[in-house]
Amino acid sequence: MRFLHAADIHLDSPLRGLRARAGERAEEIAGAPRAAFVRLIDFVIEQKIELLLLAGDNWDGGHTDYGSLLFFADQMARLNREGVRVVMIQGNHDAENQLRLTMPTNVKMLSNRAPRTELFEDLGVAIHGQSYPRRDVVENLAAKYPAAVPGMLNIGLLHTAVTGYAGAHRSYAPCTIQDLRDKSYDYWALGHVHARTELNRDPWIVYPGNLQARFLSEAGEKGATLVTVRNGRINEVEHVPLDMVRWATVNVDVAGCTTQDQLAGMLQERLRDAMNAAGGRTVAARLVLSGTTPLHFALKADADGWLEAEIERAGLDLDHLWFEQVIVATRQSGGGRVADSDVVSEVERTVERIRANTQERTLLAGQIKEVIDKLVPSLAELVGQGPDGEVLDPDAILDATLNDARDILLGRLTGSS
Ligand SMILES: [Mn+2]
Repeated sequence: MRFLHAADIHLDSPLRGLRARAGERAEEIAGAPRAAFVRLIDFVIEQKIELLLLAGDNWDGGHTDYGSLLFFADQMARLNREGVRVVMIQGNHDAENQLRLTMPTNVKMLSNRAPRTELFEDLGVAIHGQSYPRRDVVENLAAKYPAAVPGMLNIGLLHTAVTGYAGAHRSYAPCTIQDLRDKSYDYWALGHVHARTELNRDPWIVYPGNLQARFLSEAGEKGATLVTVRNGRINEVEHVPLDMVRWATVNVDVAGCTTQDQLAGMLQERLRDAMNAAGGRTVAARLVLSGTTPLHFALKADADGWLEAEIERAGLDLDHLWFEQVIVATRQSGGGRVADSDVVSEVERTVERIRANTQERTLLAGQIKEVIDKLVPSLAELVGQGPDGEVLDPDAILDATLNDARDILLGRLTGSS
């Protein structure tokens, strides 16, 4: 008997900031959670897997129409036709959503009022679980889960922030590893934390991670966890990649490059490596150029648009590549081509004066915020982070902006490129 454990599918995450930036790639990238879900259903059918467990946050909270739920129900119907059973719970996101839709008869959505047990005698499996009744569940749900059923393989289905593993995720339905061990189940199918994590092996306590990354903070391989049961015992637990778009930071250290041709060659090589690592998927890449190079000022200023064009060309050549952002974080090596050292030191002094002056900082921060507010609905979306993602430091943004302003100005002054 095999079951597939997935979580945090987040169907139809809004990704408004991304839609504005991704151009013709927007539909593909924003649609990736749906595409990955279809792939998951394909996998279950092809592999003849008996049981699918979904550990919450199946769709997002903000939907105002039934599109996502109809899509979901349609995929469940595909499984129903193949005789595949599904047990699922609601997490904080789907509990927040007020929309409800009748699912095909193969789908058991566990109650949000009390934990209950779903028995599959023919499979020898007992599944214990509870849905969230609302978004902000602060009590320990696991504490009230039923005792293990003797003679069955016992699985706990739970959307939770396990103490020490929640990271930036909100501390909903918190519990400890010991709370879970104390239930004497064989496997805990968790959801909520988006990074795949095996918390324990006897019994198994697993976050499969989200099915499809939506932001750079969810970089790397995403998928579900396939569990094989033999003679009523867990025999094998393996990660199955099922994502359609891979998010990645591509770091290119250009320290060895002294000419544009060398840099272009290195760029192409690193991007090709990143594409190969993604195994043919579309890659949403943040490209970071780093290292000390005599090309620094020229890269920063990019007065004639060479770097931008070279990056675009690399993207065309590789297909299936979208640049989420390009960050030039190089440093100027000694003997740069700046002719007038008086001008250089004047620029540097001015930047440092602004940096050290509280009044000037406040003024500049206000101007930056004004621009950002005009460009995107929220600052978080600008940098492609989710609501549970990293917190932005306004001081760090200001300092980075000052550094960029200084280097771009020096680049322009050198007249090189
Ligand atoms: Mn969640």
